[in-house]
Amino acid sequence: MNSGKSQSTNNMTVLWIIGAFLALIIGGVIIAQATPLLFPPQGSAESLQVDDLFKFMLAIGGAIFLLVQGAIVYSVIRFRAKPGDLSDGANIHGNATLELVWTAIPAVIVLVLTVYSYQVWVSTREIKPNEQTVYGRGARFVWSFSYDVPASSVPSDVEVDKLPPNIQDAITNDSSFPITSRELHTFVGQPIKMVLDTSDTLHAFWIPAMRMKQDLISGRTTEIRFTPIQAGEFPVVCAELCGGGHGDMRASIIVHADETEYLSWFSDQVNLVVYPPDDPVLRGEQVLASGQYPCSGCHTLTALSWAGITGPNLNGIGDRAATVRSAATGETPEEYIHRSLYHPAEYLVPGFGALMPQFQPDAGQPNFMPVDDNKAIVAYLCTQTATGESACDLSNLDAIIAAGD
Ligand code: HEC
Ligand SMILES: [Cu+2]
Repeated sequence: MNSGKSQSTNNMTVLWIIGAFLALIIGGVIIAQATPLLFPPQGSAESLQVDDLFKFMLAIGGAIFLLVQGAIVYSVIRFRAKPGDLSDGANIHGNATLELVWTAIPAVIVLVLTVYSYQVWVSTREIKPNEQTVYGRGARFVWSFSYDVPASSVPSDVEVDKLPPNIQDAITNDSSFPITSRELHTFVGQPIKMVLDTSDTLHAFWIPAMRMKQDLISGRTTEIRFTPIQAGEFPVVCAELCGGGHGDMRASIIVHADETEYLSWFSDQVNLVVYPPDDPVLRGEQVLASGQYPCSGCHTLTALSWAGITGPNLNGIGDRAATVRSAATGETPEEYIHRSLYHPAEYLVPGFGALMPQFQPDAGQPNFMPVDDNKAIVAYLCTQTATGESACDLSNLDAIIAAGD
């Protein structure tokens, strides 16, 4: 007599469970579809794979979120104590079926995720044919990128004996030499292999639009690969707290629309290097602007759009070198700036610590800066004066360099 009624109650319960289950799945899918609207653009082939994996995890996470929150809300309403009911609830413990189910389901989910993530990881690290190697270097608090230039791409009318020694060597041996830029340039469809290193502490190279992030570790190189699929300019960010200027440690990746556009940028850069200006001031400006040295991460210099704040502001450094710094050190302005690069800790600008890297004149030493670059940088910084006239007598510089260490 009673069985008809309990049969229909059972049916209702089953319907409820199926309904709730469907609602959870639909809710999870909606969360997985809606959240990526907040993501950065999908700039690389890998970003599609990474996002698919992420959406899959979001769908599972979303369904679990709704299940847990739904159960809480349901219980708060359904099992609310009646007014005046001060009795304890039923003492429930041990339900082998339930425990099996809630262990087995997550185990399966985690296993599926492991296999799926591993596949994505392996596939995004796959070596591509015709990939281009770009070297990325992190230094407090700036990124720089260098590219190998085959000696064969140097125009034949270049005056080889005027070039820096490493380029002359490359031409003699038909090998390659590097050029450097402050932005990472590439083009749509070109697979890139980035080889990353740091000149000081830990940094992390992160291009959100490419869904790529990799730590930079002192004393070794690390690698990532990606293939841009969308032209445009996207941010490059340091994602590892590396010191006071960490928040400013940003750059851009510029993805040119095609190879022709990229090569026109590239040959402009090669020309800047293989036709160096005779004027040391211009050469100094070019060396500093190329991002070959990490100065912009620590110094402000409006003429080159540097905005670092770890070291003294270099606007007007020519005037200061000739006045207060000369008075404090007894050096001529050209000698002071020259020694600021090779012996930064010898005289510390008041209010600043010994944070500047010591640049060194010999190849193979850390922070290598050839003497020619040092001279060009000194020539340029000496012109950072109120009038724009050089504050220095550069004809002394060779004697200073010969006499000093
Ligand atoms: C990691 C941060 C850092 C980097 C990178 C760095 N500097 Fe410095 N620099 C400093 C600090 C800090 C000082 C002040 C302490 C001192 O005098 O050594 C300084 C001082 C100087 C001074 C003296 C300024 C004055 O007012 O007298 C000059 C010139 C200078 N740096 C030029 C450069 C150039 C050029 C580069 C790149 C080739 C560079 N620095 C790279 C941090 C840095
Ligand atoms: Cu950093």
